[in-house]
Amino acid sequence: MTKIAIIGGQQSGRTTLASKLGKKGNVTDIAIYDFSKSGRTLVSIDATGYPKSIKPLVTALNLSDIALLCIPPSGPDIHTGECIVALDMLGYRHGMVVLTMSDTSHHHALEEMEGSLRKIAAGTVLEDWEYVPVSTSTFDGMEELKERIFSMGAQVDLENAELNELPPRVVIDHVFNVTGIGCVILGVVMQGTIHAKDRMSVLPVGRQIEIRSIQMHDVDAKSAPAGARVGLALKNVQPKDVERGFVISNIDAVTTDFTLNCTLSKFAKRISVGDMLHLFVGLQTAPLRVEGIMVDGEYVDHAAAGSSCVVTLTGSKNVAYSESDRFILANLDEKQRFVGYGFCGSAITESLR
Ligand SMILES: Nc1nc2c(ncn2[C@@H]2O[C@H](COP(=O)(O)OP(=O)(O)O)[C@@H](O)[C@H]2O)c(=O)[nH]1
Ligand SMILES: [Mg+2]
Repeated sequence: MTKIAIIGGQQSGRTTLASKLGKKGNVTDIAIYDFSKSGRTLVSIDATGYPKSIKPLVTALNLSDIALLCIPPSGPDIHTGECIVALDMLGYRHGMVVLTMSDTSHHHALEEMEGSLRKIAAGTVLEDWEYVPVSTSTFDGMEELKERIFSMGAQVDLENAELNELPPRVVIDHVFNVTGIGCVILGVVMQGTIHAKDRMSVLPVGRQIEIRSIQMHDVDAKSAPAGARVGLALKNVQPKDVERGFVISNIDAVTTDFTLNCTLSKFAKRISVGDMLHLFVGLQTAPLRVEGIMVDGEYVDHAAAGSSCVVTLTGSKNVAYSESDRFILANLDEKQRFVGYGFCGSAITESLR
């Protein structure tokens, strides 16, 4: 199962491309397209609510393994730049740059654009990504794009298989009631393997549930491995108790406050004590206040763009997380909204000593 996020600025051809890669399914601030043929399954997520909000962008990227960054013939804009920062902050490993609407552009112009984009992407996770010109009007490049997606998908499947033995975690992206069945969630197995009849917790609410049944692409399954997009019927919980971003897990902790070992983006403004930031972890988000910043073991008022620091944040919303999670910080008042990323865990305790 290959899961891709289709991202980019406004009018970059995202929605048209997504519509050519599968059948439209669930639509909220993301739109999900499904394709399944001769054992190949593709889930494409169009972050429709972006650039208005960054949440759908983070959601689409977290639910996928491969990003397609769409760039129209008019070239990159501020949101292309923001998407690159987002991919970099997330440490996103797999993706390609899709030069859309290639039928309205010349070969020479496409080459020139690739050259200037490579300069922008230097030093980011996109550094070695491939550039694929595509037209959804003439279908030029479409077969090649699909082949590249599926060969990248095969690599991702191998990587996901290595996560099968970890304690299971499922991130929830949709929840609804099905008459006669009850609470059904859609989500992705981020690690581990889940089985029907498994007893787990829904967090951060702390509800003990049982997985009644599992479906993958509308087909019943007894278990689902890491990387699978699943539909789960849950026993002992109502849809009203569950929200997008909640996690089904037995290992997650829940808190409202964090101390993070952060790396700030060089494409953001500095952060200061007292700033209100938005924290993203998986599909969850929470507003938090910067209470303290420490650089090289000293408490300071602010930390410069591009620097490393330990940041203490307080909030009032419960967030479920695990030790290995990558936290993303954003300032919604800025033009380029992604501020930095960080981890909590043993590294913090060390630096606070
Ligand atoms: N000529 C041409 N037009 C395209 C192509 N892809 C998208 N468009 C047009 O470009 C506009 C923006 O596309 P859309 O998919 O809505 O972009 P989005 O805002 O990124 O979702 C629409 O009018 C599309 O019909 C293409 O490959 N060739
Ligand atoms: Mg669109």
